[in-house]
Amino acid sequence: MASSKSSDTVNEGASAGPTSRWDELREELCTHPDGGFNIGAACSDRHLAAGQGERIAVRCLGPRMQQRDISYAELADRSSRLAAVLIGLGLQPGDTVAVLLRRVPELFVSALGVLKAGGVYCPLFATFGPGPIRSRLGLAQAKVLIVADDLYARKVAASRAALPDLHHVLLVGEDGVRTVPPEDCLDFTTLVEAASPAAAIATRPTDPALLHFTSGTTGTPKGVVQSHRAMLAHLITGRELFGLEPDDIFWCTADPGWITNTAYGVIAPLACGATVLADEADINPRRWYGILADEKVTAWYTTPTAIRAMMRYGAALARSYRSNSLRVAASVGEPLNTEAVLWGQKALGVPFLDTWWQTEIGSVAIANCPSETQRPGSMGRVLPGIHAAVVKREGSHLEVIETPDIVGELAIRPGWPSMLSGYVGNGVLLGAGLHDGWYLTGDLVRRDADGYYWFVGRADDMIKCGGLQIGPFEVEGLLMNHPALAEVGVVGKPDLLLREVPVAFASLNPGFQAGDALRAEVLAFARQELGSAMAPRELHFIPELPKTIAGKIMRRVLKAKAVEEPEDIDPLPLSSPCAEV
Ligand code: 6R9
Repeated sequence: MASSKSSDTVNEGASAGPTSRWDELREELCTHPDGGFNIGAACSDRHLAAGQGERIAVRCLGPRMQQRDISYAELADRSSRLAAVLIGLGLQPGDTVAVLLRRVPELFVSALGVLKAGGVYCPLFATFGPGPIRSRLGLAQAKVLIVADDLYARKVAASRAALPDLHHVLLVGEDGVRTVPPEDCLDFTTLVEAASPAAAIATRPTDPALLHFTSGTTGTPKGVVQSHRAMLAHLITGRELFGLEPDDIFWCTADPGWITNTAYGVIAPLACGATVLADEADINPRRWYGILADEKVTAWYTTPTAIRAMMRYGAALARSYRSNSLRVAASVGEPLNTEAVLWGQKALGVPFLDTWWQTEIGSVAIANCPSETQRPGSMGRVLPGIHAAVVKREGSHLEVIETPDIVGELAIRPGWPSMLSGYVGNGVLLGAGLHDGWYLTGDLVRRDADGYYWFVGRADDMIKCGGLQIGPFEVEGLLMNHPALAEVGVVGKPDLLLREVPVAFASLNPGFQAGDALRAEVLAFARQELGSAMAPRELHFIPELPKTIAGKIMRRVLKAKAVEEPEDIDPLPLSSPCAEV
């Protein structure tokens, strides 16, 4: 991938962060005397020089709680050996290496090793099928793939002929065993053990480093590229939001294919020298409470879906596991309703912070910071160094809205170190698509008089009902106050008269029975709370809302359901977690 044209300065662009602070951080993270700036080296080798080699860098818990630890010294050594392997295989700086692994130590070795070799780290979701994996490998023009042996056999082997750029495949036996690779693959562990460690390439801050495909909930996936300087934003948000220090144990529950894992499951905690905890299991309240307590997790980053799943199991379970170690918990990916914030705070006994950002922004940009007064239900305020605005598109130009509480689109100025360098297309970086110098997020928000941002909806999810623009999140947030509802998704259903009307889909809390009586009660509650114009006209009970792997409600699936015949979808039996508590 061609490097972005920009200069070597870390804080280039319109937004003026406190330059001296960035310069100090840049110096702290620099591992090369000649100014080379490499995420892989800064997250591992740098800590050896500081005498931290024996400290646990990563603890991975397997499905049956088997534990695999890797120290900073081992992480530095193995990632440098992998860098040597990749360079030996002909990897050129800027080439993409795709990684398709679950949460195992090799995932961390791969991320840092690829970056040390000057490559671009491109993690993929292991739960994707062969089609999405093939299309992303093709779009990224990946030269090398590091993949779990079973995933390769099931999801990649049949696509090899359609991927002419993919020169090498390195197979990982994820339970730590060596694999016997087929003829057109290599064994990761054998190669890494045989190699001598290579020094990290002296990449520049603006050299491409990370490539993530956005979740694709609204269309074709877009490949978003960040450069090595992104780690400045990861380090600063790791320290200032999560308070990360070397004796912290940080657990980020994000899937390895989601940028949230790269930023906060890998780079931020390792740049801060903390211990990363990674758990193989998907959302599992009882197991997760156990991990928070037994592993003495100090800071926890999760999603609204996870916290709402835990709410379904009740506060008593949470209290029975209450951990004294936890200092802070936070959530990202979706709107976090007020009820979930308050429940999280009470159940976990620590501040529970909402944070907002996007793949394109690369790290937390808006948050309810621990040092400020929280406003539950809001996303919080912009972090220092971020230049944000609420804007309205007026033809080809943008109008910045200064008046508080007016809904508009959230826009961010480039210049924040982890902002995208661009989108990837045919192996080269395309522009980041700015409008009047702003990056438009596609999220509708309002900012109150004190600077707190409130999420209204995705611009393309707004429900246009008569003369009204209805934000789905406002309706969902209010419906969630009804004790029967565990999760709610609201979408627009085409209507001849009004253009669209709001329709709700909901899953139920334990102890509630789907049926006409409950439906009538909830709809009446909605009309009373929201007024008849905004209240959903229909309510469908479903066991689980359709979600992306990152836990976002798939509104286009709900929209498709909304136009199906109601008998096809309603009512359905309740899902099993409801039986617990
Ligand atoms: C990190 C990540 C970005 C989109 C974003 C917005 C939604 C994320 C949110 C939130 C409301 C929050 N989103 N955090 N909505 N409140 N705290 O999620 O990146 O996968 O690219 O998604 O997710 O709609 O625009 P990504």
